[in-house]
Order: sequence, then structure tokens, then C-alpha cells
Amino acid sequence: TFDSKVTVIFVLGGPGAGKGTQCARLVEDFSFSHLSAGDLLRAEQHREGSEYGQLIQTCIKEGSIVPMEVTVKLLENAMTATLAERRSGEGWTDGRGRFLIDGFPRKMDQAEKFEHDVGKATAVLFFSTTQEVMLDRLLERGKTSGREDDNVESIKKRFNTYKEQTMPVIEHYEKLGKVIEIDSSVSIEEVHQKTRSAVAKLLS
Ligand code: UP5
Ligand code: MG
Repeated sequence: TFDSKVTVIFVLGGPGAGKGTQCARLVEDFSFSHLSAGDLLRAEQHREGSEYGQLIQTCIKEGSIVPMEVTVKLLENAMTATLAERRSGEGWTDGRGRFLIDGFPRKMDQAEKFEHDVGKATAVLFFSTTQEVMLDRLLERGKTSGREDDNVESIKKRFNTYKEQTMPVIEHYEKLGKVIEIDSSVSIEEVHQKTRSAVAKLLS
């Protein structure tokens, strides 16, 4: 596990809710490292010699969750690499490591494993909007994204997994008082403003 100087914020919300978009904006405002579990899995899928390529591809297409051992390991490795790089270089002036963990944990077992093996999350940013909005955004993005799961069939499965597996994770953190819910139905800029002030408060 990492020391208490490491701040972790989980970023959750349905497929297409705007997690990646908002994380990218937050990186410009605060000294966060943005780690997207989905991006790490897609990179691992295409890494030559990976033993998980086929498994990851199937899970992503089916909108199901990759076995947590794989994802937690990828996140842990990425965090370790980031901290080492930052500490040896121009690093954080305040000596802290701040991470936005995007699209994770999507299932209770992942949340438990991460908190046991890696560390506790300070807060959960939860971007919420309707399924209709998410579907429109994903289909629009699907025209150019090349993502194997940006099609109606995969999207429906992703919605189901989100409802059945990920909502309980959000409810769990809700009970701990760690959830900051932000309506992401409005423009990227408006969502960003609301998110930025919530995060500023959190870090102060
Ligand atoms: N857009 C964004 N915000 C907008 C706004 N306010 N107004 C108008 N348009 C807006 O945004 C999606 C699209 O909407 C973009 O075109 C954007 O410009 C526009 P984005 O920011 O990409 O949304 P995001 O919430 O990040 O959507 P994403 O598709 O990445 O969400 P998913 O959670 O489905 O995807 P992820 O990459 O996290 O996971 C993919 C798969 O990996 C999972 O289904 C699963 O199979 C696997 N996975 C695991 O198994 N385990 C994990 O821990 C993580 C992933
Ligand atoms: Mg994303």
C-alpha cells in the first residue's frame, strides 16, 4: 500500500457520463495523475506478449468486468511508475501524489481489493445523467472512436453491468459519506465548473 501522502479519488458514472472528459479537465486545474482503468485495459489488450489480450477484448465487447486481479495490478503498476517518475524529476512541489482513478472500482470486489492492497479513496466523484444522454453520446463518439464497445449491442450490456454491479459500489461509498454527485447532463464546461469547485473544496 502507498503512504498517506497519496490521495486517491475514484471517478464513477455510467458509460458515456463524461468521466474521461472531466478528468482531463481536472488535470489542467490541479496536479492530478489521471489513470483510466479502461484505457489501461485497452493498452494491455494490445500489448505484445500479454496473456490477457483475448480475455480483455471479450470482456470489453460484452460489457462485462475483467477479473479484478488484472485491473488492480495494472492500476498499481501505473501508480508506482507515476510516483517514481514524479519523485525523481520535477515532482510535486508539495510532495504529494494525487490520483484520479477513472472508471474504477466498478464492482464491490474490486473496491475491497484496491483498498486492501493499494489504499483508501478520499472521495468518489460520481457523474450522473440519464441513460438517454449516455446512449446519444456514445453513439456519436462511436462514429469515430474505433472503440469495440461503442455500438448499440455492447452499450446495452454496459448499461446492465453498470446498474447491477457498479451502482452498489456507489451506494457503498454513499453510506460512507464519500460521494460527490455531479449532474453531467449539461455542457462540458458547466460540468467542469461544478467539478472544479467541488474538488477545490475537497483538497483545501
Ligand atoms: N461528452 C462528455 N461529456 C459531455 C457533455 N457534458 N456534453 C456533451 N458531450 C459530452 O465521454 C463520452 C462522450 O461524450 C465523448 O465523446 C465526449 O466528448 C462526450 P467520456 O468522457 O469519454 O465518457 P466516459 O464516462 O469516460 O465514458 P466511457 O465510454 O469511457 O465509459 P465506460 O465506463 O463505459 O468505459 P471504460 O473505458 O471505463 O471501460 C470500458 C470497459 O472496460 C468496461 O465496459 C469493462 O468491460 C472494462 N473495464 C473493466 O473490466 N474493469 C474496470 O475496472 C474498468 C473497465
Ligand atoms: Mg472513459
